[in-house]
Amino acid sequence: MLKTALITGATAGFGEATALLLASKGYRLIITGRRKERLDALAEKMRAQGTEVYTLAFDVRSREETDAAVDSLPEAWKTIDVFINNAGLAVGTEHLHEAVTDDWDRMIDTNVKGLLYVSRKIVPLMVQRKSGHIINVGSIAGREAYPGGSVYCATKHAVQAITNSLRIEMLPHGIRVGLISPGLAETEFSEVRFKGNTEKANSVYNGLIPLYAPDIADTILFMLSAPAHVNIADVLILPTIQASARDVLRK
Ligand code: NDP
Ligand code: 8X3
Repeated sequence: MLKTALITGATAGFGEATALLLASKGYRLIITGRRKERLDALAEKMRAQGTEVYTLAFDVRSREETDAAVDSLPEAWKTIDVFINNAGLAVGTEHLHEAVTDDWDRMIDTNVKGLLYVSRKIVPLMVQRKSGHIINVGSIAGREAYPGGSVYCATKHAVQAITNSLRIEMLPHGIRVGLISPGLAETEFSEVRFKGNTEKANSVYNGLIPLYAPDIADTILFMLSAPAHVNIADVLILPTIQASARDVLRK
């Protein structure tokens, strides 16, 4: 039987690249995100290559929307083998004393509460079957703090803590839990962080070679491809020009 993977935040960046890669490896996919037209376009592309796809358009910040979306899955799609908890964002780079407090709500509600809401619905399905592999997407910001990132860093530190607790909780159920923590990667991330200011977003990647979404997809596939007795629990992945959250070699 084909393996089923559910990926949150599949309308762009890491999630989209991972969906395409897993589809090419024979998975069937449940892809999620808020932008329905993007989900439909991605689904059409994958279906054209013979992949079975189910789309769920919902906002992870809403517990009601999340519950309803997962509940709406036909029984045949509830046998989820792989769960990639990827949806997330950074908003703003202001220092705490000058920050927009709505930005904090967006980050905490998406990266922490949203990740938890989706997990609360998907993990029981895996526990029931005593089978599954969960990969949470953290960040180097979950290991280090940097100025202008207090709340984003806090949310990604939370993702790391949630992942570590979940790994212990899933031990008796035979479910693998891993964390991937990327550094600087060129996706729509900076466009979102700078609220559509493309010039500022592009400047993040000027004069350097960042990670790209397929690099993260390849690494997630590597984690998923480990033999059943191996859990690749914690991966920090950086572009070669980056040594820490703040040490970046720029031309
Ligand atoms: P993108 O902006 O390219 O993609 C983010 C994805 O998250 C989109 O599919 C978006 O879908 C989804 N998303 C955001 N908010 C919500 C929401 N409220 N409900 C449902 N889906 C949502 O960024 P990346 O691919 O770079 O980011 C993916 C993850 O990787 C995030 O958790 C990010 O924090 C993390 N990360 C990114 C790094 C980078 O430098 N790019 C480095 C380290 C970690 P939609 O808008 O359609 O809802
Ligand atoms: C995204 C990478 O360095 O902007 O998580 O925090 S960084």
